[in-house]
Amino acid sequence: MDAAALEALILDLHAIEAVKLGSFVLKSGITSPIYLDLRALVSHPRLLAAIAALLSSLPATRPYAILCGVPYTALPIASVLSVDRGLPMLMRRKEVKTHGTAKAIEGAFRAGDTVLIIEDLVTSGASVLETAAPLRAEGLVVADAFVVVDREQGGRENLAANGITLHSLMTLTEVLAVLLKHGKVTEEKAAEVKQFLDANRKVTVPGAAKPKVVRKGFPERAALAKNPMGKKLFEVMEAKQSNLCVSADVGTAKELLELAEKVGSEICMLKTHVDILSDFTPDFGAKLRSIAEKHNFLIFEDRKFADIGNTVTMQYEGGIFRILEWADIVNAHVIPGPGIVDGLKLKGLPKGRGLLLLAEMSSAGNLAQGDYTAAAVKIAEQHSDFVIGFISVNPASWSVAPSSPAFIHATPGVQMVSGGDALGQQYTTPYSVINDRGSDIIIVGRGIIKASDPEQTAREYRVQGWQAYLSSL
Ligand code: 5BU
Repeated sequence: MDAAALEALILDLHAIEAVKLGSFVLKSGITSPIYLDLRALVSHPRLLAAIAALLSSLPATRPYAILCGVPYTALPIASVLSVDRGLPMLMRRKEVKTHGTAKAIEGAFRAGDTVLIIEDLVTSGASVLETAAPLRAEGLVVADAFVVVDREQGGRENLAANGITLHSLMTLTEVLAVLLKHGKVTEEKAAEVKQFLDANRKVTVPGAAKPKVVRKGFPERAALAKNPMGKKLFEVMEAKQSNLCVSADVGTAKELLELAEKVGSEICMLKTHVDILSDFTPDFGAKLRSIAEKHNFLIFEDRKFADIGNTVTMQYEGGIFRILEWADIVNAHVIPGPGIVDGLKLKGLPKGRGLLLLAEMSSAGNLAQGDYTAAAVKIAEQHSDFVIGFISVNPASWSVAPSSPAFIHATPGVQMVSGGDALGQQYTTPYSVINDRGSDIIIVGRGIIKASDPEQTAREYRVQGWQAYLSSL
């Protein structure tokens, strides 16, 4: 970094009043004696050009093909950089339209492309994460963020925890040092800002600060499990150090089996939707089972049974798919009442299978909450020989917790950063799912399938999930 150019830039920013001293409430809620407002840059093309040139010289951890500015202040900065470097941009909509194309991301891209995020200022890192989420949901890779000023208040760490390396042109400390050197700020004010910085080294991402859930380890819970499949699941998790379940939401059996081979060593469970496979043949189950045995993972058919007991026995055992033959675990809604569990148990228990009950769902506006969730817990307790646990979203928040730690919680809607898709899916990070929400298994689909290297991506999720589990003990 060219120190003279940086010093000149800081003085220029001060001259256009982009650096203000006083008392300001930040987005994170804290009151700060210093405020940087880089919105004024739009009126200063020479400064914009200087910033873009300096940003251009920052190193990234991996090559990037596309830029995306965090709306709105960083958009002109990203635009200038885009034109200078001849790199295309994407734009994230702050408000996703409910009519028309309803796209969260505007611009051309392919899943697997690497996007560099451009931001004017980072405090907690929340704004960068808000932009990374819809990009990642589209299968884009986000590994780095370039920022003009790092306020040094935890943003770097929060972003690192979400797989993003922060590169800054300057820190607030450096801004202050230059202003002091040139007599633009008094010694007293500089001391006040420094004191403020020292007292606020860690600003958490809003909404992420929840009480930690303390739990028993998986081996202990395996010993408490009444159902053999529940016990086996805990054992597989411990043996493979994996609490990762991959959702194999692909359109053909061929792709599913290939994916199972690729991610098999990283997962404790593979989740299927057999009714979306266009080339299903009766030998599908046997083929998948042999891959599962080779890599030691369980097969979870996400069938979401929802009928009366008698009907589900037939749906479980019969039809084209013969789910009972090959799925170790299935799941069911509790909307029909306990009879659905009786029906599935009739077929599943003699074969040593297990059942997850849908206590919550990950989609926006779903009705599985409150009393409904509590009813699912009650039914599970009455059938603890067959029910191994729940599809859960935030078990730490349940008013009625299951009495036995043998019940496992598996959570869908997981990606490296929180966010959502255009159809109501809501994503939470692995760390938050395990630590803040008290779940046990992260279920990851598009995050892995759309990645250019599913095997490596699955490994990254496995490591994140397992570290989150270890830190929750
Ligand atoms: P995604 O790619 O992580 O968005 O896929 C989510 C998968 O989990 C998909 O197969 C859903 O059917 C499944 N899912 C879910 O998203 N939310 C739920 O509450 C339940 C299942 Br139950």
